[in-house]
Amino acid sequence: MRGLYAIIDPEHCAGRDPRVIAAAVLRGGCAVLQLRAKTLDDAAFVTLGRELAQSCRAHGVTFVVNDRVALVDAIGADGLHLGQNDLSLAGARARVGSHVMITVSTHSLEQARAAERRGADGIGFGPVFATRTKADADPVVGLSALAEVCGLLRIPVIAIGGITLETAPQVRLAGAPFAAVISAICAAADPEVAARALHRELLGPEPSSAAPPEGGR
Ligand code: TZP
Ligand code: MG
Repeated sequence: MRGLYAIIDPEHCAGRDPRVIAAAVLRGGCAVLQLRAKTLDDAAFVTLGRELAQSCRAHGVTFVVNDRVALVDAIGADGLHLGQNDLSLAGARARVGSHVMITVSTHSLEQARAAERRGADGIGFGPVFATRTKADADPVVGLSALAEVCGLLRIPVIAIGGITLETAPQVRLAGAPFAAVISAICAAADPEVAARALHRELLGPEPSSAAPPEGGR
């Protein structure tokens, strides 16, 4: 699996309903959809999470919950994403069981290696570029660090931070199977068009049908 990892954050949807944005993104195309909502209370998070989980299931898209370990079961999420300051991986694994994919945010090669060693199913790595979406974002890691991490880890790397349609090709060429975006879809004038373009770009070029046949000259 590879492509667009769309993060739906109600705080960055330009006042629009996050359900409407998520539906548009699912029509456009993505591999994974995450709900990140720092300020929603648990009850509202569960209600929204269940709706998004159901929509994702209908589209064959993996649904991930950010931070809220205790709500994963109630929502029926496929995955949980943890920050460096959230519950430990072992603690989260004990809560959600082995069927839930757990990914961890990392901001250096050391953190990335540690997450893999501790049994993460994947890592977020960034910010790859400067971003204004996360107020307390770590320093920019850059494309060469991204390429290094992608080359060294065996688990999937989700590049994050300031990724747009313009920078997505560089992220793909650095070897990242996934690119996570918030503003490039949530704040887009047309999130469906934005998701379609980003997902296509991240999937990479179609194999050429003009290739010569086997044994041909
Ligand atoms: N973690 C590192 S950068 C970031 C997060 C959650 C924000 C990404 O948002 P955007 O708008 O895609 O730069
Ligand atoms: Mg977190």
